[in-house]
Amino acid sequence: MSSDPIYVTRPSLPPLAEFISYLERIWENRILTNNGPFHQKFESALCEYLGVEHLSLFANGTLALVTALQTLRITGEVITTPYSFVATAHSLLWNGIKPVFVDIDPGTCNINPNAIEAAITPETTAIMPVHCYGNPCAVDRIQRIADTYGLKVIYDAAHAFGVRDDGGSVLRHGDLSVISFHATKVFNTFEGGAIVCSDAKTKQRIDYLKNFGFADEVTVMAPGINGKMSEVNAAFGLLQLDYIDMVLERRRVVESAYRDRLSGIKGIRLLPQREDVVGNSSYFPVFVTSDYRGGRDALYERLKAYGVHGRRYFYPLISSMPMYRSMPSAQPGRLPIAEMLSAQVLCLPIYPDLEGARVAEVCEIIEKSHG
Ligand code: T4K
Repeated sequence: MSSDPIYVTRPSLPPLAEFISYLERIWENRILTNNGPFHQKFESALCEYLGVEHLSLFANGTLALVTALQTLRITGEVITTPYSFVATAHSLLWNGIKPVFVDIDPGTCNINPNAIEAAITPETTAIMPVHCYGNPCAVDRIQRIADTYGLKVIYDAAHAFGVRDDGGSVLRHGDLSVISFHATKVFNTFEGGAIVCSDAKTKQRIDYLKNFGFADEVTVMAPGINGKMSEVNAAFGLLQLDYIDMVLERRRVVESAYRDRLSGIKGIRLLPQREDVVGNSSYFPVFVTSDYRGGRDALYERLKAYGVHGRRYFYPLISSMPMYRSMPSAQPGRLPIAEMLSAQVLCLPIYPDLEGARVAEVCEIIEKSHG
């Protein structure tokens, strides 16, 4: 077995030499930020690639989430999932909004639409679901509930770059969708993110809000923030787009190698794949049940001893963190599926250049640890 460590992910990078000419152009024109030429080009190239109408780039996904809530003037309570990266709920607290956690569906790890209605109060203004691991939420049911109760829907689509259902990009659903281009994501710009929306007026408001609220040199429309993506990140993103199809294809190969080898192991549950969805293989979660000797944490430690650094995304649950745990919706026992999955989950290494031999090593450790 190789002694090189294997991390849960490794960022995809284009050949360095190809990036130099992009940098030279920035050095020539000395436009470093504030909606420069690379920024504009990258926004249109992304819209085209993703098949969406409008998109506003951000410095990272978290600022995009915070701004998405400001865009729609969301207040009061927002129904969301406890099974996510902490930025989902933090974006609510940054806006003075109360998160209301509801349980998830064990087949997808996404918010359970059956649990949403019971959590609606007169203070509820929106739903913030997460397409966890890039698996699409029950978008039609969520939209029906939102329409019935007059709620907005903002998708945290941080994991869902390139994911399509039978109608096109999953990013078209809801009022707004937020993606992340962090180093650990399927598509990265070092740091970065975006809000996807469906009309030009909303994009205009987002663009004001991410630039301090400036509409022109002397007019400030709103207490905006500095959420802008720089020219270096935008230029890098533009180059990354040339490689994304290859990246996605290689990720699929890794995912299918894991599925072939791990699907029969007692005590290891995999998430089902939907036939009507083109996924992005962004994560490879396995759920270690009580049938597996020692359980999840023993396997996590054993893999680590072999230099395989899986991650327990998403453990602990957001609802158990100090700033959330006293909330009524966060009380232990109220989110039984999320609690169970959070105690079972282990995300195995997945990235485009992870060789088949290394995948086989990871699988072998999992097989051996069981017996
Ligand atoms: N919503 C959701 C659902 C999200 O998952 C996230 C981010 C957000 C919102 C917020 O979007 P951003 O504001 O981040 O754009 C990571 C990421 O920092 C975070 O972006 C991501 N979710 C979350 C799921 O994972 P950590 O603390 O696990 O990252 P870290 O630094 O431990 O990296 C994991 C492994 O990746 C390392 O062991 C090695 C490798 N790695 C990482 C980095 C940063 C590299 O090889 N190179 C690198 O540059 O949070």
